[in-house]
Amino acid sequence: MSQEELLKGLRRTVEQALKAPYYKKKLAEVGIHYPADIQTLEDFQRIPLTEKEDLRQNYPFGLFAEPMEKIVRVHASSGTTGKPTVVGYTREDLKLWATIVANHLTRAGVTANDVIHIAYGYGLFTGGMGLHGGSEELGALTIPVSGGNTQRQLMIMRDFGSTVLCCTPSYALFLAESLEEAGISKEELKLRVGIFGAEPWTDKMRDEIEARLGLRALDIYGLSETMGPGVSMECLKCKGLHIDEHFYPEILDENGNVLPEGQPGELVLTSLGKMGFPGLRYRTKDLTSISYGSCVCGHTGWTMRRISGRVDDMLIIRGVNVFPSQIEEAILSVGGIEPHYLIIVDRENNLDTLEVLVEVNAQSFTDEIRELEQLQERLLSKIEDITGITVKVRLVEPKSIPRSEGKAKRVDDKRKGKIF
Ligand code: DLL
Repeated sequence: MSQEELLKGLRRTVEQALKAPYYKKKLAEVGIHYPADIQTLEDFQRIPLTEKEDLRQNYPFGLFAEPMEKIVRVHASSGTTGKPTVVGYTREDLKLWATIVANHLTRAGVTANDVIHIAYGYGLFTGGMGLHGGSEELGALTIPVSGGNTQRQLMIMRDFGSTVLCCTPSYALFLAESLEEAGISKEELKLRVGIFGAEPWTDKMRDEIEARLGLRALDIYGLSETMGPGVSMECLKCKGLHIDEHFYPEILDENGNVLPEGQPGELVLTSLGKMGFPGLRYRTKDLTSISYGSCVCGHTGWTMRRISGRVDDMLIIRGVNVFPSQIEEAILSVGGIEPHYLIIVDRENNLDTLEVLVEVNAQSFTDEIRELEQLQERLLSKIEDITGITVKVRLVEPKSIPRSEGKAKRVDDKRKGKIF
């Protein structure tokens, strides 16, 4: 997209946003009254960032930019506190969303001949309906199983011949485990591609899922505030998630300065072409970096790296920044354990403590105590090497950490609410 086309798209989004009184006021404060006030990218960067808090203040429909009779669907995402944030779509927005997801699926080698098993939750969460729209747009056979009822999922996958599995990576692992327990081999299934996202995961986790389910596991990213799944997705040809051209990405440092290509920071997104709920410089709180270029799959534009964590996911342990993804990487690099873990953060005598509960696999579980101790030692030093902090590691029995059907809960921060 040329610079002129981009500016035209940004002006169009500003024009749309100006229809919502809240945005109108915020934009007026920085001297932007008309779309034509955006003549350069520097003008655009004067626009104040939008945050989840802005959505909360306008709960439920205050930021919608089209009259309610034009809004045909809402989705919502639950925050850690209080009311959900609500987003609205016009009929054209839904069509655009479906096309964007269908294009990603095509770049992942998925065709109308595929059988797409959608085990993301249906409902206010955008996962189920988002993939559903794209799958139907593509003309594939769409199975709207939604999350949960794992035994039924296995039966459907085998009997209906599902070829593409869409769910969170943690649920994909749970499905793999359940298949093994049910004595169904991956060769009995026809799965060939997995479209996994909605939560952070690592390349090590990808290897594990690919080996156990016998498919190519691809990462899909998105958030309800900017549309839902499909902001970006990996193709079959390269690493990195291609950002659809209907989103303009910026990467910001902690002071809100726009960073150059390749530098890691917080992803800020502006939607181009979405009408009901235009996203204007929305702070995702997700950490990544972006680069511009073309890929052999046919995509030209921005590509982002896998999300490494969230600004607010970052744990500060005795002053050191620690991301759950670093701990996952350490866990998955040591053999004899399952990729199921829980990080417990607490404070004792004014000192932060971090304990990692990790499941041993059934085979290691029967080992001698001494071997288990050695395993624990290996794990401990790996985590300490990667994070640079002292931690505790507790090995727990197979299957004792709760499994999730949606987004996995990896961190239990017991310090919240504790003053000392
Ligand atoms: O999780 C949308 C989605 C559904 C994406 C299905 C992919 C697949 P929300 O519930 O609003 O929307 O949560 C958005 O989830 O800001 C990230 O922190 C996280 N997230 C989403 N995809 C990924 C991913 C959906 N691929 C929040 N990797 C985002 C890491 C992800 N984190």
